[in-house]
Amino acid sequence: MVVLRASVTTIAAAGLLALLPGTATAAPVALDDGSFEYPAAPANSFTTLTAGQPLGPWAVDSGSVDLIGSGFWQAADRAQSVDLNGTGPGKVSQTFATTAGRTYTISYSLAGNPGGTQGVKTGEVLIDGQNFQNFSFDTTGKTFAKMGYVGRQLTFVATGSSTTLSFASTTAAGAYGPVIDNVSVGSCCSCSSCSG
Ligand SMILES: [Ca+2]
Repeated sequence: MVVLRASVTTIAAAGLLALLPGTATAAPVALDDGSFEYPAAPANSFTTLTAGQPLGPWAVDSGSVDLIGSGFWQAADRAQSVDLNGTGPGKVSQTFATTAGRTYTISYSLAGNPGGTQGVKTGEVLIDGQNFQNFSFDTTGKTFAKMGYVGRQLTFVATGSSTTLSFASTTAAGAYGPVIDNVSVGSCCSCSSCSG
C-alpha cells in the first residue's frame, strides 16, 4: 500500500511538472487541504457529511459525501480522500484568493468507489458555480487496495479576488460515487514575458 501510494504521488507530481513548467516559480495560492486530510475521519472507516457541514476548509453544500479515513481504501495522496456520494450525490466547495485576469490550473486525482455495483461514476468541476469540466471514472476491476487514480486538470481565468472551486457528483443514486483527492491550484507564468 505504501509503495503504491508513493508511486501514484510520483506520477502525479511528474505530470504536473511536465504540464506546468512554471509551477516551481508560481505565486502561492491559498487552496487549503486539497488532500482532505482534516478533520481526521475514523481509521478504516469513514464519516458521512451532509449539506451545511464543513469538511475542514471545504464545505458540503449539497447532498452528502463520505470523508474516507486512513486505511479504508487507497488514497491518492497521504491518508484520506472523499467519495462524492455519501448516501447520494454530494458537492464540496472551497473559496480561495485569486487575482482577476490571471490563469489558474486545478489539478486533482480521480477514482471511484469500487464497492457496490461497479461501473462508470460521473461528476463535474465547477468554477464559481459554472460547470467547467465533466469527469467520469470506470470502477470496473478496481479494488480498495488498487483504486486506479488518474490525474485530471482544468484551467480557468479568474474573474475576481476570490474563486469558488466545487466538485460535485452527478452519479444519481446510491452511496458509491466518484472519489477525489490531491486537489491543487497552480498559477503560473511559464514564459519569460510574464510580468509577475
Ligand atoms: Ca488525501
